[in-house]
Amino acid sequence: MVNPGNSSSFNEKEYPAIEDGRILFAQECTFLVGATSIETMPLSELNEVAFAGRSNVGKSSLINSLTGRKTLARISNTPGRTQQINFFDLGERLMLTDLPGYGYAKASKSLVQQWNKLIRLYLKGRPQLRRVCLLIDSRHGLKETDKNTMQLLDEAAVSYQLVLTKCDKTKESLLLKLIERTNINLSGHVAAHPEIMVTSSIKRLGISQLRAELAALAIKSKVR
Ligand SMILES: Nc1nc2c(ncn2[C@@H]2O[C@H](COP(=O)(O)OP(=O)(O)O)[C@@H](O)[C@H]2O)c(=O)[nH]1
Ligand SMILES: [Mg+2]
Repeated sequence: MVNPGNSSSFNEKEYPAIEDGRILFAQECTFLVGATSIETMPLSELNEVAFAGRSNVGKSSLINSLTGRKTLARISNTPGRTQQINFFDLGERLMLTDLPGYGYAKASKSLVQQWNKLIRLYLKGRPQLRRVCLLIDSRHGLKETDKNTMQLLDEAAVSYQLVLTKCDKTKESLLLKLIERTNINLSGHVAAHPEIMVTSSIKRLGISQLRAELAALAIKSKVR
């Protein structure tokens, strides 16, 4: 079950989906805009994949690992500041969005409300949104705030997939237990993708698998 897919353990060229993912994420990835309202979100024909999770879950690190850039997603790393959704164009084939982190201890009620409002607007206003990757720290598992986000995604009927992060920090036996527990939680969620991804940005585990998953959602060639 735990198949972090250490990329060195197989020949990537033999797996077309893995190769598709590699090629897609080797394309240029360009920061477009940080949107704070529906009006400032870019008009686009591209399919879209969003990354969400608690603050500090490893979201910036994962986006940087996927795209092979060290500093691409750093722009979004301002907990407590103005909440914005950052849009990145990946090779004119897929839009990636970095949602503001949630769940940090000192968040005020108004900040939580602001998060909910922006995310609801986004979920409602982006018919091209194909998937939300919901990142969960493998050391902590699902928290109450994650469950709230899952409910929000269920209500919006947006397909989402759980991605466990920092799996280099969690023993395999604990990881298996976490996956088992999380699967039980997932069963009640209509919009959840059944497969839980196992990743580590630091050890680069599961990165090529996640790239392959997301490449299946991209358009096959550039828009222009
Ligand atoms: N051990 C380990 N630490 C990680 C990993 N990914 C991120 N981190 C650490 O977790 C902290 C938060 O990461 P960051 O990507 O900024 O999280 P964000 O707030 O969700 O964007 C940083 O100290 C990272 O170095 C990982 O795969 N393994
Ligand atoms: Mg960040």
